[in-house]
Amino acid sequence: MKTSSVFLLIALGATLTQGYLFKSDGCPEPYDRLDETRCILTDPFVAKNYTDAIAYCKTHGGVLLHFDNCADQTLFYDYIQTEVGLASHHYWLAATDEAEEGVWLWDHDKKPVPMGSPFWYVGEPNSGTSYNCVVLSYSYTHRWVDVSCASKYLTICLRAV
Ligand SMILES: [Ca+2]
Repeated sequence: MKTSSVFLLIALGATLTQGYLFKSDGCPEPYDRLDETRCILTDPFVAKNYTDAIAYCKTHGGVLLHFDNCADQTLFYDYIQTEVGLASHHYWLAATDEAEEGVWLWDHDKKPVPMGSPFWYVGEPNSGTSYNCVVLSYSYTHRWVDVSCASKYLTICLRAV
């Protein structure tokens, strides 16, 4: 980046920190502010398999979508419904039962994933060893369903402010 470009960006209210360009909302490009503690990045154009979705978020200094409380289930449902062009898609969660069938763990900290309502759709997960990844499924009001990790869906990344 040319020096003149840096000055221009600072003038626009952005700052460079550790290689990331932080905007005035406290989130680095290309993230947007989600709430008090988190920034959010959605790629609404390129569907990726699970491995590539994990890598995409890591590349951008974040973690693939993950949450474990009802407030966040509502928050992300509302986000997907209200942001232009997002409602009719499935979104990866950073969870898998690849290591041990039926034991769902978050990818980033290996802690247990919440099971049952209101997270998972009724009867999910239900596909055994053939499906070891999870999406927020638009077919089921963005409740969670197990899917093949090789399928391609959209990616939401989170990053702490
Ligand atoms: Ca499974």
